[in-house]
Amino acid sequence: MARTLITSALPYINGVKHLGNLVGSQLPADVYARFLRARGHEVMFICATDEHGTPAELAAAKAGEPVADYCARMWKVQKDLADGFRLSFDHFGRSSSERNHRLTQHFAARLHEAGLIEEVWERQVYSIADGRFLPDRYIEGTCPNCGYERARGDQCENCTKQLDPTDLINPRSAISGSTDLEVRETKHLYLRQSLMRDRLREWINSKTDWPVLTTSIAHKWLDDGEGLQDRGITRDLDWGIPVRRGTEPWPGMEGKVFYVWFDAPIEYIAATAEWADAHGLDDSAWERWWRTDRGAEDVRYVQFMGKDNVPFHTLSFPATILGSGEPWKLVDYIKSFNYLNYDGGKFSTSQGRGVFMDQALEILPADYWRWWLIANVPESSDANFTWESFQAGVNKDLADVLGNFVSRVTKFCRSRFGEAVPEAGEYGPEEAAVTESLAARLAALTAQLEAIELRKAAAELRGIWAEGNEYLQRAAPWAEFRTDPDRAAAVIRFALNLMRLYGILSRPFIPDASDTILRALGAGDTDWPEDVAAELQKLRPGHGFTTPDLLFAKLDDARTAELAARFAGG
Ligand code: B3M
Ligand code: ZN
Repeated sequence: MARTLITSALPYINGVKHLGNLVGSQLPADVYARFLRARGHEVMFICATDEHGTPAELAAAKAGEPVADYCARMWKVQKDLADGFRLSFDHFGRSSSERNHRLTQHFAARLHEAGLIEEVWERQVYSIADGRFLPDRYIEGTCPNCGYERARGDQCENCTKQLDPTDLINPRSAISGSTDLEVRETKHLYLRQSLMRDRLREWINSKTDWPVLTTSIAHKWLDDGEGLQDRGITRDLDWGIPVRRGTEPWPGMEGKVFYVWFDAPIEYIAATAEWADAHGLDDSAWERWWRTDRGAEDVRYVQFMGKDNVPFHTLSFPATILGSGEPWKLVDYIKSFNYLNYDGGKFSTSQGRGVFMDQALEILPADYWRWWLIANVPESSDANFTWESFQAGVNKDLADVLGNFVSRVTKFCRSRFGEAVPEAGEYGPEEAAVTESLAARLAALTAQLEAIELRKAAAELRGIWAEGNEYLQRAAPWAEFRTDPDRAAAVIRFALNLMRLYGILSRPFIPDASDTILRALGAGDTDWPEDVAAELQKLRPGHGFTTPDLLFAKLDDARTAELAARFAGG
């Protein structure tokens, strides 16, 4: 059995995420995980909250909560929303877990033993007003590379360049806004990434199947030499994983913690260990996913993330893994995404601009959002959410095509033949032609999903739904019934089997509607189909079903305009 390990970039603990965050890694990863499970893969699908660094501490301070309490509370908020969107993680962990503490400290010890850690006195920005150092996102200023005025101390989200706080122009404290800053000396541990350049280049060059977006960013930072400077992996912060060398103290590093980006990717592994712990399993249960000397040699590891996370996943995290000298699994494929814009601009919590995950589920069930987001996923370029586009996706694809098909077939059958698959009549040339066409479409859908080309996969699925509607329109069983009821019976039997096929193929995208369809049909197995002709015979004459309620309600213009106004922001 093929085994696939899937991780989605860990959402920062602070705040409820918006639709752009959702479609930028977790949702596409879920579609892929569901597809592979239906194909019979053994899948381990991992995500977690990213709980250290600036986002956690600044948000907790703003909430007036101790940071540990804030993280515990927000983990539950994010977990509940993941459940609401049917994100089928095998485990949704926490980077503040004991497992991640131990593993991060273990990797640090291994890197030290390999001579890849250097203790460096550095000049850090200290805020007199805040009485603390200002690493990473504790400081903001103008990016020296592109002039973006809200660049953060560790990375500029505008040009994705990795920065050091002292690089910023016109710096100011992100905590208090104070510009009463001075540079002070402080000692930190540096990961000597520069010593790994050749090994990393060799590894990245071996990835000939990676998407262009991923390799172009990796090479930019690798060849540019920028991404592989020796970089600090510790910080003068209270909240985080204490700097220890394995289980031993690290002399001179008392009171310091590991940099969030050092420990966060390690949480991919630690969350798998948390999964084993939660299921009362021993270490072999998670090591068989991550240690190539303990059963992971045949695992395919696929990562999902936004493009701004690619540098850390192609350089610093692999440097940690390779530098440890231990046989940990390296990623096999990185699927990275561009950005989803909201009505031509950015989502903004502070300006109330754009739809956030909690608000989305208050407005409509998960499937409505899942469908539009995947059908418009920002793969090769940025995508743009507009209410008009969303309304069209809901009303046309979901309501008029899929929903209408299910409703017409089941209601007509109930009215003429009862709620059981009709027995009379035989499939004819019409059904053979549709079967042949769907076989080609299924092959295309399967190929697009295997290639993780999700926008194309959604288009193929939409075409498969539409083919059923066009068939029904041509065969017109409601008219046929008057002159040739047996023919009408055969058409409905074929259409009910089409409905079952739609339930199975739609599951990775719109799992709730899929469940409703398959439950109504009493269809048990939902393995990904191979042979369409065989599938379209699975519901045998006499097989009972129930007529499902309306699958998807349409969005009318008034409601759409109201929602557009509500989320316009500003
Ligand atoms: N939390 C960045 C982000 O949320 C970071 C990802 C970590 S993945 C190990 O965009
Ligand atoms: Zn910049």
